Amino acid sequence: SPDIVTFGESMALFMPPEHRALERATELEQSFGGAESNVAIGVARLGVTSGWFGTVGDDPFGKMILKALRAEGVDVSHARQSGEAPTGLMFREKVAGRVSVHYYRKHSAASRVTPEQLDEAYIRGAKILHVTGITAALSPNCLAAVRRAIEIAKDAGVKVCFDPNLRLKLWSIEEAREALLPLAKEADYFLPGWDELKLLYDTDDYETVKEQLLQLNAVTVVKGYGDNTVVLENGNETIVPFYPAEQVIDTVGAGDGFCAGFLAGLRKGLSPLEAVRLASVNGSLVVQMRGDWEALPEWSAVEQRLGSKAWVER
Ligand code: KDG
Repeated sequence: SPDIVTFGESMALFMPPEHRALERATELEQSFGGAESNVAIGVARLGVTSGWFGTVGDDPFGKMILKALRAEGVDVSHARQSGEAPTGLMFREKVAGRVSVHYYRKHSAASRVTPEQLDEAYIRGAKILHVTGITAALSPNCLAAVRRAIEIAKDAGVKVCFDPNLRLKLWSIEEAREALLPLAKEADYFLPGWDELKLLYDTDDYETVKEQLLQLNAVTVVKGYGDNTVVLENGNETIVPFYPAEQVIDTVGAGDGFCAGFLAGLRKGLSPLEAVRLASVNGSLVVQMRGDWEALPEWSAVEQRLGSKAWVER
């Protein structure tokens, strides 16, 4: 198995030209997205092996996604193509500076994944299993698959990384809390954003949230607490400033880029704190280009920045 394995839904993504609303667009650019496959691509670009599995439809979009992932060096040998349901679709527009997403993914091929379809040996053979709250939100059977994958991983001593990736277009905050908080308890690495934590724990008070987080067994990496990342590890709190982005074009995918950097860093033998620095550089490069994963950097570009002065100049 690859070092990092992950699964979820990847969808075809359509975007009008910059500054055009979908309602008035006459042409759309076609790409694809999906938090978990974004992470898998990011990890592979940094030179660490990754695998993504999930189901796509037996249609042109499913083919496009698998082909692109293969081209990026992501192992898709355990991904499935099924004629039972179509590949999910997602449309995204940026109007007056605000990004909005329109999903067409209900009953998609990916939402039909079941725990029985998991290949246990593939998960057992990995070093880290990465799962997200998006997969958990897709359907009751997908949530069961996430739980089962975690169980298989833990049983085999495979580390579990969990990004809550709260998407309130997919479920209510109450449903999300009920499903996601128990998953966080199972994780070895928990990567929430501060905005997500406020919603999940229903408070704006950092100390209250921190108290909850310190009860988890995970190394917790809180993204976006101001311009910082807060790392909670064995009761210690460390603040790591974000690596400054030169320009911000599109923040979608920044969290996935951060996660990819963190996971690849761990596999490169970095401590969680050092991996967070790498993650921050990785995330800062993603926001400088349109698209979810297109701007994910290769190792050489990150390595150069890790040694740069930008850290100390802030
Ligand atoms: O993290 C970026 C994702 O939001 C995007 O690629 C699409 O997975 C996606 C989702 O469900 O929103």
